[in-house]
Amino acid sequence: MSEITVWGRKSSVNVQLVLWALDEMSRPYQRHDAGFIYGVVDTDEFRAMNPNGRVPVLIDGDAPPVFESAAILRYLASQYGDESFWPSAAVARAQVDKWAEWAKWNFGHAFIMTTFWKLVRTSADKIDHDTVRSALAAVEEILALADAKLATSTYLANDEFTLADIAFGYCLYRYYDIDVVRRDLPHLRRYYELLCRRPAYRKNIMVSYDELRA
Ligand SMILES: N[C@@H](CCC(=O)N[C@@H](CS)C(=O)NCC(=O)O)C(=O)O
Repeated sequence: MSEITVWGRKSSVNVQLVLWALDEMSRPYQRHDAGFIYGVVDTDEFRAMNPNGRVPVLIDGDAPPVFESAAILRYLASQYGDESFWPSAAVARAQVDKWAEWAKWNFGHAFIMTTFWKLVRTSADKIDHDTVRSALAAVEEILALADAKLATSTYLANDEFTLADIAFGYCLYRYYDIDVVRRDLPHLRRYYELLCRRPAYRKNIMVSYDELRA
C-alpha cells in the first residue's frame, strides 16, 4: 500500500474534506501541519508542491503532489473509492459530480467567505450583523435547493453515500454550529444528523475552529 501524506492544518475546511475522505476510504496517512499559524506554505519546498501556497496538498507514494481539495477528492475517489461512492460509468458519475461541484462552490465556498469569516474571523466589535444576516439568507437560498433535493433522496446525489456528500457536508458542521438564527430546512437537518453519525465525520469535521477566531 502506498504511503499517503497530507500537508495542511486540521482547522482548514479544505484539509478536513480530504481527511474525511481518507478515513471514509480507510486509507492510512500521515499529516503535517501547514498554513495560517503553522507557516510552511511560504517555503520553497512547499511552493514546489503547490505554487499557490495553499493547503491541502496530498502526495500518494511516488506520484506528483496534488493540490486543490476538489481535485484531491476526485483523485482519492478514482483510486480508492467504491462503485457507489464514485461510479465508473460517465453517465452515473456525472449525476454525483454535478451535486459535488454545485455544493463545493455554491454552498461551501460561499458560506465560508461571506458568512463564517465575517462572523468567526472578525473581532466582535467589528462584526456587521446586517451584512452577515443577508449573506446567511443568500446561503440559505442555496441550502433550500439541497433541502428540496434531500426530500427525495437519503443522501445528496442518491440513496448512497457518495463523493457529493463530502463536497457538501464538509461545511455543514460550521453552518449548524455558528451562533445565528437558521432557516427551517427539515430535510437538510435530517441529512446533517445522518452525517453526524459517521465516525469519520465526527473525527475530522466536527472539530473546534477556535484557533481561527479573531
Ligand atoms: N481552492 C483551494 C483553496 C485552498 C485554500 O484557500 N486553503 C486555505 C485553507 S482552507 C489556505 O491555504 N489558507 C491559507 C493558510 O492556511 O495559510 C482548495 O480547495 O484546496
